[in-house]
Amino acid sequence: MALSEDYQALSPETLGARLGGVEALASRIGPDASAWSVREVGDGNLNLVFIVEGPKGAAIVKQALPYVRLVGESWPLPLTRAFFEYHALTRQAARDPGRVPEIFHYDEAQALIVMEYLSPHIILRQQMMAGRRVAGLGRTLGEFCARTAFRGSDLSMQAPDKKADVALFSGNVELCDITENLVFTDPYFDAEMNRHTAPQLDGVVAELRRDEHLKIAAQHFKRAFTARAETMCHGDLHTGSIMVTDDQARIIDPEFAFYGPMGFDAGMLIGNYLMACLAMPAHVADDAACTAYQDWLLDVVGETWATFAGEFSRLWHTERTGILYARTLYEDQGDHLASEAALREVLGEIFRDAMGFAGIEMHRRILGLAHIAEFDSIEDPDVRAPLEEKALRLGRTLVLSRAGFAGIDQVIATTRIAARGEAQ
Ligand code: SR1
Ligand code: MG
Repeated sequence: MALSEDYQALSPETLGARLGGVEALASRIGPDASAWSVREVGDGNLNLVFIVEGPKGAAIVKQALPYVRLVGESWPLPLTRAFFEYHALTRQAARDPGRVPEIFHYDEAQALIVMEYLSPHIILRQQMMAGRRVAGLGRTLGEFCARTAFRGSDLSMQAPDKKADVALFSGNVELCDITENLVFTDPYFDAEMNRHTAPQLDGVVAELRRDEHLKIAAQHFKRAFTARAETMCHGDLHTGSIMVTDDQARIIDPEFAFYGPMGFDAGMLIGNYLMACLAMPAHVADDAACTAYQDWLLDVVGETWATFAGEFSRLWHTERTGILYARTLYEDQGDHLASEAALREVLGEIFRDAMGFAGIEMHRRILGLAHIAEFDSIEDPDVRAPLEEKALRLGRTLVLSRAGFAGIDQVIATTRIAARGEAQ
């Protein structure tokens, strides 16, 4: 998309004058824009994010930049990602009410969304690095992943609506291109933008890049990403896309939304939980406290998947109104056992996919362009590298042994062994 002639990036200095007339904002912050205080707080890879506060309240203004913030103007990126984020948020709000920020205003030409300021929430990744728990985290995220996966799919939607939505989100080309390259391809060869802890990891990196089974599996999952438009995925559900208090979690930032495999979001998320778990010795000094926190993280992994499976099953029994696995073939024939068998088969496939996506996410966060703070903040490379190596090896096991795991408990047990430094 060509840059709209009207588009101008906001700054803390210009925001009040530019948006003072937006009723949806003024009614929440206060009518006198000169009394607003504006801070730019974006710490993600792509956008501007402002907290706007005034006498009546606060709001977030998120604006896309015409380039990748992490890299700079040499990497242009379309403003349309704000359009896809806006549409994804509206669908997620309908599919799992209360879990995404409320939208107050959307301006397509300025590529900006005015939305609810989540306070006192902080980014889940920061919460985890501080060794703090979030009550009910696995339940909230498991429900979110199951509800958005099920209700955005042909298991639930009417076919014309689903096809129209697939067509709409198929325009999110450049953001999908980022995932296609940075997640599924670049980590598996010495791509230009890659970086890893060197020389400490050079050996294991070479080993992974020589592994033909791993490369075939990564392309298997890239094919699933590009070809299997099963449901609207968040598209970037890592622990930086979740804001939390000690007992609440909300999901933000779905600008990478696309129609893809039902296990994609749960898999990315689980990959991020597992990396947090393996990185934890660098963040929690006391051994016993560290082990206890790792156990909590692994409980979250288990709770996320168990909730996903439970909620997906509940929706299967109560909301199967789409064209797939129609009740006319099963329950209406009195064939409840076959419906249960079909559900088990679908859930089994989602689980295997999720484990594959988890492993690939773990690889790309250590070998690719976009790393995670859990590892990157470890200053001493001799401390960082062994933890990263555990994640790389666990990621490989998840990808290649996905069909061999009896269930999430075995994944958890395997991670616990890796965290203790025993061979897998
Ligand atoms: C160039 S963008 C790099 C990464 O940042 C986003 O948060 C996505 O995870 C993307 O892969
Ligand atoms: Mg993001």
